[in-house]
Amino acid sequence: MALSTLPLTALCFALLLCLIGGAQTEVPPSCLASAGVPGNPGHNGLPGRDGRDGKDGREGVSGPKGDRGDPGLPVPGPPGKMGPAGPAGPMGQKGEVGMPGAADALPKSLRTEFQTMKSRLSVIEKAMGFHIIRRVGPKYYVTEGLQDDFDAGLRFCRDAGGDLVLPKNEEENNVLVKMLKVLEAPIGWIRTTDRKTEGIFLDTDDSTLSYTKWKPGEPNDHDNNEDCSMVYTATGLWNDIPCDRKYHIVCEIS
Ligand SMILES: [Ca+2]
Ligand SMILES: [Ca+2]
Repeated sequence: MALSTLPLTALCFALLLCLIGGAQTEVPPSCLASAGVPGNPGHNGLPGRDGRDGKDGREGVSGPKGDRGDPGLPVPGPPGKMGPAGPAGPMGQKGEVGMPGAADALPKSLRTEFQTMKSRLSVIEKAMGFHIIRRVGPKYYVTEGLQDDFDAGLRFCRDAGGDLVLPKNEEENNVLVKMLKVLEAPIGWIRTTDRKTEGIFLDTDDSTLSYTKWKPGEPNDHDNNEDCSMVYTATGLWNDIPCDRKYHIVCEIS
């Protein structure tokens, strides 16, 4: 504050006190009765605080349309789902004839012999799986000395690659009887039944029998319960008998 303004300020302060005091009671005698010379204007005050934000203005007018952009680089998307199968294409040309196999390379006569030996070897290999083996003509009669019912005998022999024995001539019947003697078995099964037609004994493939050796008076279907067949070791004669009996099983492999 400049020193020149101090007296004037003090004067104004005294005048203000007189005015305040006069408003309450009366003007004290020390106050001046008349207004003095106006003082110099005061300095500007400090700037006030910022006011509140004004309301949003109205939306402006749209600008002009911009230029078209450059085309982007092509990026392949993920593969789509598999479509339905298309129609079958035309058949291709027939291929060339392949190289002949080992057997086909042989002359026809040797080829036939080769096949015969091959099938014989197969029969021998099956027969070799048994403990007791007898050759009869082109067949092998084989046994393990087991006893069971007729159907179990069928299954056992077929599982071994053969069939339950059924002699087709006197020689085969004799060989069967000799094998049963070795086993000390009084009776053995033979592969013929009349299950399909009572009284008519057939092979299990329903073919008719080319050889039979029935005991006189047999088959008799005793008690209406004899549909399977066996051979007596002592005589070599045949008899019909219930299928659930348990007799020795001899198989044939051919
Ligand atoms: Ca019968
Ligand atoms: Ca009988």
